[in-house]
Amino acid sequence: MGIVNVTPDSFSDGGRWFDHEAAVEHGRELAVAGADIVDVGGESTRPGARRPSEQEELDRILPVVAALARTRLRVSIDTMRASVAAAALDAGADIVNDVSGGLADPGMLPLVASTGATYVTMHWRGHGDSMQQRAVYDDVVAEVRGELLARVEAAEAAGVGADRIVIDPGLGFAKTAEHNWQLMARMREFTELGYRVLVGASRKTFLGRLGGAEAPVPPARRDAATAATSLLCAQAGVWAVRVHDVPSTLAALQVHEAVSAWGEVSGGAS
Ligand code: PMM
Repeated sequence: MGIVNVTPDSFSDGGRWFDHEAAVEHGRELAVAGADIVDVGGESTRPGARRPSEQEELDRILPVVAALARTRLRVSIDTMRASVAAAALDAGADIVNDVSGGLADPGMLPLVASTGATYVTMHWRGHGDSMQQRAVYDDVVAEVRGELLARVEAAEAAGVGADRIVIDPGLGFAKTAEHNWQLMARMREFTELGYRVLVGASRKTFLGRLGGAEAPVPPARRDAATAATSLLCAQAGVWAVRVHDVPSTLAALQVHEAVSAWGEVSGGAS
């Protein structure tokens, strides 16, 4: 899944694709590079980011979704608002990527249930302004799993079929770097739940501080680390990874595919 952020302030590529034509062109490039899905978003979820109004969000994403869907690309809409999801689905999107798992807008689950859309429900504890104060866990994997399963139950109760649900542990959302690494290490505990799993590690801050780096490496130089997480995700049975740079992740996934043809990768010393 390639990322098209149509926002002036997203943390890693903020402003670059804010212009509609540039965003559409970028989406096409991601697809040519090998993305199966392009994820279009008009709201930055960066801690402390100002939320756009509903109209602002619609103005940002609709022309981009419509233009990309017209070229027969599989388009996902990254939004917490039911009204934005509905408009994007009408314009040709067929996946709703809701980072709040239905918690931000009570209209979201009924809306998704009334359509045939695939629904990504991500682990989320609150909007950007309060997110990092909520990064408190005894066992991050068990708690994220439990809270995600509660959102899955809510989606199913609203009428969204299990086969349409994708779960996402929400790396970086109310999580410290240590929490993100624990979730990566125990990703199988999510894939074994039986739902498709999506992971968004791309260019996040925890990848900028590898090797004890004092100053974080800038986001655009985190693609090799991102590709390494993509490989780990593939090994854990993850369905899709949401990334900014498609070629590096594609290469990592091709390594996984080539090795997998010869059996499961074995751990430990030989
Ligand atoms: N991360 C961001 C935005 N949307 N959606 C899903 N499903 N999972 C994520 O981890 C996720 C997301 C924030 O990253 P960005 O600002 O680079 O888009």
